[in-house]
Amino acid sequence: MADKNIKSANEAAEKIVEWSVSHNLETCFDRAEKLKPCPIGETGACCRVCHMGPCRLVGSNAEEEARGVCGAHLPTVAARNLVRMIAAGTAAHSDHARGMVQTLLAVANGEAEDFKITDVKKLYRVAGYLDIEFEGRDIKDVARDVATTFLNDFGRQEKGFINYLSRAPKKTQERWEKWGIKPRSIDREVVEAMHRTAVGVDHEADHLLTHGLRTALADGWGGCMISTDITDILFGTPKPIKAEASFGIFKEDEVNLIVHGHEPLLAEMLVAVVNDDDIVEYAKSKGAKGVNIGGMCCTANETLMRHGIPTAGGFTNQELGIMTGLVDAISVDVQCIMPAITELSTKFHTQVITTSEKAKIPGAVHVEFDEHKAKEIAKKIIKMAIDNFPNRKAEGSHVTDKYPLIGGFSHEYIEYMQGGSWRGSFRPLNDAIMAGRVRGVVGLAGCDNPRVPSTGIHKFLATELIKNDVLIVSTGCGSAACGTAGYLTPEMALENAGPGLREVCEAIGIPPILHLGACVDNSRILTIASAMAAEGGLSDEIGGMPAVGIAPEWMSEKAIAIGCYFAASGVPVIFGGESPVGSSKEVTRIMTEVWMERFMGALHFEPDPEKILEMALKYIDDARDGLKLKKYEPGKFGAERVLMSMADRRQLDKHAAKPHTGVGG
Ligand code: SF4
Ligand code: MSK
Repeated sequence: MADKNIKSANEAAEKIVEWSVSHNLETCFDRAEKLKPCPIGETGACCRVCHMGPCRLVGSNAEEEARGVCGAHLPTVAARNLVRMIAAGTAAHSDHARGMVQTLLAVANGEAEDFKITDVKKLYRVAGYLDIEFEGRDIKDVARDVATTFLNDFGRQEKGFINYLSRAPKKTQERWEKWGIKPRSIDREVVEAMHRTAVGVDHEADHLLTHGLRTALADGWGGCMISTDITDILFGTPKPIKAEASFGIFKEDEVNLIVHGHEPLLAEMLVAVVNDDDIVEYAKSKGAKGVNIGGMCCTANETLMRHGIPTAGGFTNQELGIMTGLVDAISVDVQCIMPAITELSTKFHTQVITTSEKAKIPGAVHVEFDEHKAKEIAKKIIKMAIDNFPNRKAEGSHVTDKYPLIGGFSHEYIEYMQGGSWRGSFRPLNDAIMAGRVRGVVGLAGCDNPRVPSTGIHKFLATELIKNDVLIVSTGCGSAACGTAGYLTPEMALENAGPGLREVCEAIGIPPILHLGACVDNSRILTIASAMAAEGGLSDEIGGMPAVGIAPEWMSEKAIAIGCYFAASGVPVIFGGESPVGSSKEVTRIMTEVWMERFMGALHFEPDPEKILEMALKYIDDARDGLKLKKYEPGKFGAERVLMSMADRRQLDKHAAKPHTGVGG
């Protein structure tokens, strides 16, 4: 594990942190040290939902004896706090998704002329999921029907449930039905979560948490999945693509513009116009060779997955990026943007530009994005960055480290990799798991966090898991942590993966850590798990698979929503750090034992990285036992079908009669 005395486990980041200390510049790492978490709030024992409080439910026997002024006891307070986190996380992902749906509708209605439907095959696949006729119809009509169907998933008032629940395995759906957690519509579950947790409404911990899971499912199988699919329709379904990561992506002789946040709409347009003649000429007129776009956090993941735009890293790298002195402008949209960047940018020349109607930061210039004038606004922002290039000063921590990476692993491509256009399936992966070549699968996701040696737990777990023949699918800042450490290349498999995983990776031609995209693309993991269940040979539902979710450095409420939708879908999930409900034994018991019994998933919090690893491997091995699979032994495999190599696949593709649309898959 990383040395506890360092701030970041990423060498390049740590160099900049050291530079910041020597130059008296403050970062989140300094503030995290100065500002220790309040132990009462940290463990969920503080209630502030009414003004008779805030009430702190503490004491040696708080679970039984402590009461708020209204008489609320600790499990109620802790459960309410968790449900409010789920609601906030769901709202964030889903509001992002709503923007994507509205843009698709605007494109279908001819009102957003700068955007188009890039992936018609994906549009048809989605139409198939929604039972919308597409054969022989105008593409825009199909897109309009898709968009209006999804809009109903946000605000449905009449009977019915979120459409995409039907993509889950039957048995998983039956569990949701049995326990009453099928979400009706996204906005409704979020509103009801806020209602139930208001003063004097729902007071039973289990009842509260059950609605928390319903809200979380509205996030996973609603907001996140809708966002992923519409982004693919508008901008293309990702396929493997080369990119680079870390601070060395900034160029001395070009204008550097960072795109930061989560929503891909503006970022896509910036990428589309950045090499237009007028932009290049304008950059040259200011003494730069051109304009270099780099990413940060999940806007980075979106543009990396589809265009190979390099990433400067995840959440804790945002202030450090500015400190390179090479960033001429940083265009931010929503979520995970530290307000500290505007104050810091005054010490450099960086221009911070806010672009969402929902988000302003004191000290930033606001240029509001509007999808109806996307190109015009994108050019305006790029020109602001160019205008700032001559103001670049000499000072800055000019770290040049960077690593190659491969991203772009959509679930469609993972399926394609295992058999080509004609025979794409999850059979080879299921077979490899059954034979013990691949011990199991871990989703390594979530934020990086300045309260631990940042990115260090991601790196530790990534290294140990692949050594133990566990295939990793990663998203969000988990991917950024791996990418900036040089862990996202196929060569990595040869050097560090266990013998079984290595063989599988070599045969299929994949890295042992698959970068699946942004935070909303955790929905791709739900789709993969459903496809593996449908393929047969493992579990016939998501629960019971040798699969675990881990968010070792989480900080955002969005991560809690994600953890809960995985738990409700049947995946045991382990989060790092202190439990935000650790004060209540009852709430902890419900999230682990009761959820495991009902849904075959759970949400644990475990601060010790070694124990996270141990728990994850135990869950995987127990699931293997439960499925009566061959006991995992490193280097000893059971019989399985021969994996299809890249060469075999190309051969097959040549003979493929027609493209695979995967509709209804
Ligand atoms: Fe205190 Fe009850 Fe008000 Fe919460 S709802 S702040 S426990 S009085
Ligand atoms: S950006 S939610 S810090 S993963 Fe999606 Fe990263 Fe966490 Fe934000």
